[in-house]
Amino acid sequence: MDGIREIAVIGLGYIGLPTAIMFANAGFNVTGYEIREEVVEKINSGKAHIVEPEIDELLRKAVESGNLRATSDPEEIREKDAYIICVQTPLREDKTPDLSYLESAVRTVAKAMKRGSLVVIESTVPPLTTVKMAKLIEELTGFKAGKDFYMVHAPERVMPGRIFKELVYNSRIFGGITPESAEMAERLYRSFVKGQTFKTNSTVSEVVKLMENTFRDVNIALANEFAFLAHQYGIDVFEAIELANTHPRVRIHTPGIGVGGHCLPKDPHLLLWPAKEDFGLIKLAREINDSMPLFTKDLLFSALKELNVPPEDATIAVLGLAYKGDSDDTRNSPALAFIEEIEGDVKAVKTYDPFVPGTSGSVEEAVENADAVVIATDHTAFKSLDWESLGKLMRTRILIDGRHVVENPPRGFLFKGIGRGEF
Ligand code: SAJ
Repeated sequence: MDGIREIAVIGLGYIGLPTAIMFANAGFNVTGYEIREEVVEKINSGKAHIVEPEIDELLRKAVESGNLRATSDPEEIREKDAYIICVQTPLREDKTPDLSYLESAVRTVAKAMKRGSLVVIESTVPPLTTVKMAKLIEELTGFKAGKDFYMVHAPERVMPGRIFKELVYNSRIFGGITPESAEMAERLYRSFVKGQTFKTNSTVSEVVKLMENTFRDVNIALANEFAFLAHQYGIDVFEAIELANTHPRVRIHTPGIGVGGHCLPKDPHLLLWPAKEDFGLIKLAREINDSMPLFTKDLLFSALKELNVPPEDATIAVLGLAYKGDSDDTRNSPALAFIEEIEGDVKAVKTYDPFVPGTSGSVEEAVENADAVVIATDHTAFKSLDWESLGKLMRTRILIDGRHVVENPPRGFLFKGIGRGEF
């Protein structure tokens, strides 16, 4: 395809490793470049360093076929036909984008690439970044963008827990610095993408990606505000949402303890960053979603007060540390933000998460002698707990549901859930 045979994937994280695996199993010779040497070693032994359905067998297949090898040596990614950049673009404390990982990846590629190479940025970036990175490559190589090398922004759109299915069946957008660049990338990804593919320019594709996550974040904030109102009216917001979503044009999202992960808490800021003025809604939505861990603390403390348990004497068991169900990912997790909120005001915090190392050995161990259990992550395992037996281990039976995991509040507990009934 366009003479592309040799591909280097820069950054072997939640997006880079699955993408490298897909290209390798599609028959390309893939070199995964990763600065974390322990990750390189693990991958070359056919083992994944992240939890994701199907990843172990697909990785083993790619490594055993000889089509995938990981390295930390930049010499081993010299003169590749294509470079796929999948590095993180986190926020700094002041909510401005930290593009240092991206820039360092682009510098590594510029040193290694050859005339005719295709460079693809999959990372989520502020608008106008791909054009800036193309200029950086021109400065570093003397090559002309769109003539001596091709460049595209091809945002990843996959949901953790469904990555391999969505890599194949999701539609993909290729934003080229030139139309030819977009065509070349589209042909390359069609080696495994069965979903629809679209071509545009790099700034449009950058904004599209940020709009998608901002759309979700704003809708979650609206759902959280509905939850606040539900407490005021003493109704169950989830019953109301279910009924409202029967309307053909209504799709209300799910209120909860907060919005975590590497994308939704960050991308609205990336979208707003280069803009000359701030229009308010997007920022307010961020503030509402960031306030949910504190709201959950207030719900817990109102329950402790109702049962006359002074917070400073209370032991709290938090179930779930991951930012979402059945994942090991704790990046920007609202559960961690919640623990930070209560830590200084209660006697002790115990945690349990079946996917995250370093927590209690079991739910029973976590709730033993606790005064309250707070469900902070919607792991499937938490949907069928035996509250009667767990209640017998607790000092005080308070249950706070931050993720609408408990359909029917268990007898003998003081139960409070976000958006459910009186505050
Ligand atoms: N959440 C709610 N209520 C909801 C939906 C989610 O509180 O109704 C919370 C989740 O619990 C979690 C956070 O929001 O803490 C984000 O979870 P998520 O499932 O919405 O999304 P991510 O971060 O796992 O993946 C998103 C996806 N974007 C969209 O669906 C628009 C995915 O497709 C993107 O590829 C991914 O961000 C990314 O990498 O950008």
